[in-house]
Amino acid sequence: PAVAYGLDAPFAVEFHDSVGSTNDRARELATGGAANVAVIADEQTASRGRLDREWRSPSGGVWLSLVLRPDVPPAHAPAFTLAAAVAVTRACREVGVDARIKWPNDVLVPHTNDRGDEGDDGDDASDGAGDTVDRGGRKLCGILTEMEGEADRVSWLVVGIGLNANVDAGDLPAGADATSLAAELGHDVDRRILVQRVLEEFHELGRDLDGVIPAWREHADTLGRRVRVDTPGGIVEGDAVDVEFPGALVLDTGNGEVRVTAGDCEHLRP
Ligand code: BT5
Repeated sequence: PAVAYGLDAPFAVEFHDSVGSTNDRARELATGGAANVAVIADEQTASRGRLDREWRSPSGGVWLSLVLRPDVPPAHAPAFTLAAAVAVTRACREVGVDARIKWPNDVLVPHTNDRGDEGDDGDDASDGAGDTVDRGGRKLCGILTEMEGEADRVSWLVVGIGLNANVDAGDLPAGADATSLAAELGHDVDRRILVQRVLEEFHELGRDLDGVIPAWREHADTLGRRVRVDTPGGIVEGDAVDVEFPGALVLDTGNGEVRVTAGDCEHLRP
């Protein structure tokens, strides 16, 4: 059944040239009662990834955090992360970059033809021996969703989106297999249009979360691959066969199906 998620109001935008973390600013607004605000910065000086990992946010990126107060139980929060990944992927594909989603929260440009059915520029320096991390592709965007809620209802949700738009390759973390739209395209993109498209797509998906999973499947790079997921409960390896609402990855371990709801996912080569 279709559910109304309370995202009917348009986003008010708060822009900063430089801020510590748009997620921290969004949390401040959220605890003050705000809803449907998009906090955007050109540069962040104290941004973070999941598990307090460092997130590099030089000038030129799209550092964006959405304050939402959806009428959903806390368990549904992962669907908003998936919706953000779909929105970003669509906006990136529109400007001509072969963006795909890696479960749960990465948008990446897949490595050259490692599946035999897709190619990119053939210049895959990130496959080189100097890499310290193999993410299954070059990371274009990461998403950090944070929330506060009671047992049956979210009180606020902050969806933080870090999209390397017009970031020079040299400003991205070395050895992390990262890329930017500008690095992929060889020219800058219009960040106003990009942000507008991300917000429009996210708003559309957020109105009826039933559409999120089919849209996610369409852009997934993870499905059909052998993966290893580092979950809070230990490492699980298997074939990624599906994703289920609100965001669990279904793995066929060869010994039955396992559903994982959180963790770091590695795409293993065939
Ligand atoms: C994420 O964490 O991917 C979530 C990143 C969320 C950033 C946004 S920006 C707006 C908002 N404000 C914030 O303060 N945060 C959010 P995770 O999956 O843990 O990945 C972190 C890892 O990605 C790091 O350990 C690095 O290896 C790598 N990394 C760091 N900066 C990067 C960048 N700009 N591009 C690609 N990879 C990066």
